[in-house]
Amino acid sequence: LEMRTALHEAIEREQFVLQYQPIVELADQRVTGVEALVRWQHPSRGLLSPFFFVEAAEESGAIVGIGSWVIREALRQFARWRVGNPQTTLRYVSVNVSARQFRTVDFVDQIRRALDESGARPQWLLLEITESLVLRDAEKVLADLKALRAMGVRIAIDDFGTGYSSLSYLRQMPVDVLKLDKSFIDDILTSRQQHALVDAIVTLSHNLDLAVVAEGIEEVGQRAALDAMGCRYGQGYHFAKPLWPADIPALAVAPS
Ligand code: G
Ligand code: G
Ligand code: MN
Ligand code: NA
Repeated sequence: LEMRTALHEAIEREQFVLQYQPIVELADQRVTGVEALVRWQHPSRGLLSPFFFVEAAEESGAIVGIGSWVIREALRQFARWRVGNPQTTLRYVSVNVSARQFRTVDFVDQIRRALDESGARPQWLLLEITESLVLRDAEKVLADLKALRAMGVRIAIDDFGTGYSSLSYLRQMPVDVLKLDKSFIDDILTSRQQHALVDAIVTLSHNLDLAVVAEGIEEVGQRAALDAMGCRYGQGYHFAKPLWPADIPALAVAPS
């Protein structure tokens, strides 16, 4: 209960901030997108990772308010990076949406309003949802995903591979991007089987018209192996950690 009060106070006092982690083209390391990652600038405990509060926020419902702020702030920021800046390589901002937030009755309207207020184009927004959301409560979720996509917003499955959905099932869903979980990437250089598995997922995804982002790339060898498999996009400490907004524009320029 204390945590719940603290989270609501944190919203009112505007203590949440966003960092952004670059998503790159593996072939030339051009920054093509950014993932918004929320942090709590706690008055006494310092900068807190979502690991410390997202679960409590889900349980208390505070995630709805926090998530709504995250979407509005990410779009506001992204529009500033894009508008009047034709040379930027940034094409989209990716935003994590929790299951509880996605299930709020007016979620699609919330997105529509946030787009209107920010002046951001729907194509600039990629929403990251989890496999479990897609598997449960399928009808309402399916209708909302279709409505969002009809607006031009794209949908990604985050942490793909950690849940129970199959690619053939996902293909029936209105989804554009798979974010392949770090646990799949970790062993591609040391395990022939793991390498083969990721290679097969990438090929099958492309045949199903799904783009793939490999998450958690930490080594140059992993980047090279994924690039050789035909995986087009990656994210991870090898390229960049989550960064403050001021550091993004200078990174998002075409390599000369
Ligand atoms: O930010 P970090 O890199 O520490 O992320 C930790 C976890 O918190 C990840 O699982 C990430 O998806 C989640 N997360 C980060 N930002 C948000 C957010 O704005 N909303 C939700 N629901 N989860 C987030
Ligand atoms: O669940 P999601 O994929 O949204 O989680 C993003 C989280 O992964 C953030 O906490 C981010 O800081 C973390 N992350 C991003 N790249 C790497 C990486 O290369 N290694 C590790 N260990 N974590 C990473
Ligand atoms: Mn994510
Ligand atoms: Na992930």
